[in-house]
Formats: sequence, C-alpha cells, structure tokens
Amino acid sequence: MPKIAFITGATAGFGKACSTIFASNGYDLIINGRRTDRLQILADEIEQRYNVAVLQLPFDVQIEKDVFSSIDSIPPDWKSIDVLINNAGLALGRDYFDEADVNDWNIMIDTNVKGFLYVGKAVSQLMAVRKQGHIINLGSVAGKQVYEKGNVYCATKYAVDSISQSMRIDLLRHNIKVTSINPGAADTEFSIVRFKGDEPTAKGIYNGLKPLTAEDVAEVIYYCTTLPAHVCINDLTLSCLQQANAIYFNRDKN
Ligand code: NDP
Ligand code: 8X3
Repeated sequence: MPKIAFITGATAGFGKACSTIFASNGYDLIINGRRTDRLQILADEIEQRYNVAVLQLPFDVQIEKDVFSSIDSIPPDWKSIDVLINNAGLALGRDYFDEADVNDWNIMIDTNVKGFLYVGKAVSQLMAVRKQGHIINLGSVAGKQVYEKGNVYCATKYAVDSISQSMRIDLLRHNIKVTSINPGAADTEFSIVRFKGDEPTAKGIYNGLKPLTAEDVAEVIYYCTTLPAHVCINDLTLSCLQQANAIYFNRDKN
C-alpha cells in the first residue's frame, strides 16, 4: 500500500515542492491550502505525472473548528498518514516593534503558532492510534536567532522550535518521529507575502545571494523521511552557502 503524506501550505513554496518530491517517490498525498484553484491544478498535475492519488483538503489553519472537522472528515482509508509536513505559515511585515501592525502580529500568531498546533494535534492523534508516523515541522533560522524587525515572526518560529521539542517528548510513547526543519532565506512567495505585494522590497531580500530554492528544502525534508525506522533527525538547520545564520550574509557586491 502506498504511504500517505499530508502537506499543509501545498499551494506554493516548500509545500508545493514537497508535494512533487513525495509524489515522485510514490506517496499518495493529502494537500492543504486556502487557494482551492491552486490545489486543483496541483492535484491534476501530480495525479497525471506520478500516477498517485491526491486528496484535496482546503482549510484555513487559523480556524480551529475547520482544522479539526476537516481532518476528522478524511475518509478512513486516508487516515493512516505516514508523514505530516506542518508547513503552512507566513511572515507579515518587517517593522520595528513599536511601529509594527498588531493585526500582522495576530495573523502570524494565529497561523504559525495556533494553526500549527491544531494541525499537529489532530494528525498526531491519528498517528498515535497506529503507533507510528513522522511529523516534520517548518521552523526557521528565525526561530534560532532574533533579528532586527523580526520580533513576532521570530517569536512564532521560536514557538515552533519549543513545541517541536515538546512534541518529541510527549509523542515518544507513540513512536512518532518529530523533525524540526529550519531553513534560511529561500526564494518562494514568502517575501512577496511578507511585504504585501511590494515586489522590489521582496526581491531585495535576495540581493547578491544565491538563496535556497523550494526544491532544495523539499529534498532535505524528503531525505529526513528516508532513514531507517530507528533513526530520527530531530532538528536540522540549512541555509544557502552565503548565509551563516539569521543575521550574517556574504552578499555579492556586483
Ligand atoms: P509561501 O508563501 O511560498 O507558501 C506558504 C504556504 O502556506 C502557501 O501554500 C499558503 O497557502 C499556506 N498558508 C499560509 N497561510 C495559511 C493558512 N492560514 N491556512 C492554510 N494555509 C496557509 O512560503 P514558504 O513556502 O516559503 O513557507 C512555508 C513555511 O516555511 C512557512 O511556515 C515559513 O514561515 C517557513 N519558512 C520560510 C522560509 C523562506 O525563506 N521562504 C525560511 C524558513 C522558514 P494559501 O495561501 O493557499 O493558503
Ligand atoms: C524565513 C527566513 O530569515 O526571512 O523564516 O526569517 S527569514
């Protein structure tokens, strides 16, 4: 029977790239995001190209009742989820603490912390029944080190880091692996979302860099799932060669 991967935030970036790499390795997919048109296109492409089954599960991770009822509504055959990629998330704004928009803060906390918790809890309950599973949480270098104007986004990723540690302890009795993946700057839709459609500012983040791509990150995530059953990568930080940590970069000057 094919394995099943459940990927939140599959309509763009890391989630979309993970959908491709897991499907190309024979996984059936449950794909989530809010943009249903993109889910449909992705499902069609993947089913056609890789001959695997795809279940679309659109919901907004911020809405507690939608998360739990959607995951509860998954058909029984699909509930034996082998891998969860708890990836849906965003940054909104990059502003000094005293000048930042409280609404941006609320959305980041509701998505990156509360939504992440809801999905993690609902899926870990399914994995606990089977005494197996692998949860991959998307943290960030921003959850390892705080940078100027990163305030609440960094805090949400520090939360992912600490919740991942807690999950690893609390889910130990169910044999569930928990891996926290912490990428540095990656060229996805992340910055265009963060800067609310301001393309020059979004592009500026990658000035003088050859940043990670979504595919680079997906490849590392997939690798973490290929290890023997008794081996777990608990925490993995990756960046492009020109980035040392959340703050220090070696940008080309030309
Ligand atoms: P993208 O903007 O390219 O993709 C984000 C995905 O999250 C989209 O599919 C979006 O789907 C989904 N999403 C956002 N909000 C919600 C929501 N409320 N409910 C359901 N889905 C949602 O960003 P990335 O792929 O780069 O980011 C993925 C994760 O990786 C995030 O958690 C981010 O914080 C983290 N990260 C990103 C880095 C980067 O530099 N790019 C580096 C380190 C970590 P839709 O809009 O359709 O709902
Ligand atoms: C995204 C990477 O450095 O923009 O988490 O915070 S960074």
